[in-house]
Amino acid sequence: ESKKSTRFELITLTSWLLKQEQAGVIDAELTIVLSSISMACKQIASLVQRASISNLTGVQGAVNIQGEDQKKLDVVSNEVFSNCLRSSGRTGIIASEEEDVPVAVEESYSGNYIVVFDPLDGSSNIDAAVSTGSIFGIYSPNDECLPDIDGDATLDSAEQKCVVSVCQPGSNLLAAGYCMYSSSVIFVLSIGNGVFSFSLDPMYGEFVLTQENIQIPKSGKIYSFNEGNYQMWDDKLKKYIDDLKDPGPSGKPYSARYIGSLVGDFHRTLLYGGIYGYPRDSKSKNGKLRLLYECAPMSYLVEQAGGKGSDGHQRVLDIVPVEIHQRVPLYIGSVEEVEKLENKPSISG
Ligand code: AHM
Ligand code: MG
Repeated sequence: ESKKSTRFELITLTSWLLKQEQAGVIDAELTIVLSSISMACKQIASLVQRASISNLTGVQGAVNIQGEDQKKLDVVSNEVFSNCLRSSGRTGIIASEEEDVPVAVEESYSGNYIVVFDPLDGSSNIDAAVSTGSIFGIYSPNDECLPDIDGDATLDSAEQKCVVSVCQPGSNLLAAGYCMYSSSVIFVLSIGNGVFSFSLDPMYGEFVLTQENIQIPKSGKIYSFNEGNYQMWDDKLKKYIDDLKDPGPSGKPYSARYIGSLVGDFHRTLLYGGIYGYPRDSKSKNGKLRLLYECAPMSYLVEQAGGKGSDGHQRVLDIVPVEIHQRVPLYIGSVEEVEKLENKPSISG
């Protein structure tokens, strides 16, 4: 009997957030920002699911600031995310991977929080209906001027002010999370007291709490790197990867898993353990992933789960961005696996 009744005790994301607010973990404003993000994610989930039906596959025709082709869904998802945040009335500045510069929300609607996001990450997977995700991080306003940024003559003063506010190290994050659009839609969130996971219940259209206080395994024999880039890596990194494939006395080499969607690859790493890496290589000296929208939020989450996020030398959360679309190498996952990589002498990241 008692078992049966607990099956119907659903904790939705909304009620969970209200509980956190009552307990004083977050304030009412942040609760509203987080609910508006979850609303954006529900909309994007439905767009992703119906992409091939509603003719939303393929490229838009534009190229973003980073020289990448924008997919139709990249553009639509960016609008959905921005609009949800604007209408929350609690966001002051929004910075998106898909926009050239961060923008201040019109004053009559604005609040204080700064939200950085990648509205649809891993979008090369969309047309094949493979996992994608949205990633976000939330900061408080910050007026300390960074000299390097202050000197950017191409920006007007309002834009400069936004860039300065946004360029904060991940250690300042108040909250971060992602939503994965996969065989189910999973919303993973930390507000600084552990990592919680919610699944979108298609019956109710609500995110429902499914995992509390997720802890990443201390080690794990899965590696997740785009090994197609192997020839462009430095020798130390090649050696590290070669060693993972060497079965040794245990007789079992590491397994390779790579989706090419950070959210999906990270989510698996969080649950099963192991290491995800996007190294620098001879063509991309800082790797591919963006510090603000990808590396910092994921590093915040992994640390909240007892894992580690590193650029090969230092903690990702300690890196102070000097530009908005800055890239950094990323090694993230189980503590023991990331440390093993860091301890390889003179791996250059
Ligand atoms: P995107 O923001 O253009 O979608 O690129 C980010 C994605 C990550 O999700 C993923 O980890 C990485 O790019 C994969 O890159 P690659 O195709 O070089 O392996
Ligand atoms: Mg992206």
